[in-house]
Amino acid sequence: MSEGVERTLVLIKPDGVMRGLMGRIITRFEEKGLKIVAMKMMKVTNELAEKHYEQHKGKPFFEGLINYITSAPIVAMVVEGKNAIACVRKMVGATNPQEAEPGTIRHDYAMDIGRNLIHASDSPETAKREIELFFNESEILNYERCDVDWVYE
Ligand code: D4T
Repeated sequence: MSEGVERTLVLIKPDGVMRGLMGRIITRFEEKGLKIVAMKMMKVTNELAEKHYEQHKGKPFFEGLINYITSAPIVAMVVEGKNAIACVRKMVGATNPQEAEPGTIRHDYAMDIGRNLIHASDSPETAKREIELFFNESEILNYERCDVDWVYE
């Protein structure tokens, strides 16, 4: 990957799938100029959910969080681009949709912190760990978008 280019893990959570918002959410990343280099629909197992959210173990919302993320299919994606980790977090908005800024995905489509639609990695270390949890290296594709010279100077 060239300088400044990062990869981040994005999950469209069960509410996004159940509410028919997959396409609209994916479109936002495509239209921004970010590149989706891996994507699959899957059901998150309890084991994977507990690994993914291990830093929240013991917190009062942990059980609800595990029940929520395992309750229906999700879409897992690896999104690549310049400064992708911070860029995607900005597009996603604050954890609580009631506090998220207009124009962010959580503000525009969600109401409740326990149904906040989407996950995105919050640091390079987290992104690496989370991508490895959800994808094998062989599932991550190398290709160039044909508009790359119109997205980047
Ligand atoms: P995720 O990890 O889902 O992208 O959310 P964030 O990175 O924005 O926020 P987080 O890790 O602090 O929280 C993970 C997950 O737990 C839910 N949650 C969180 C909750 O239900 N009640 C709470 O009080 C908090 C802090 C929402 C997101």
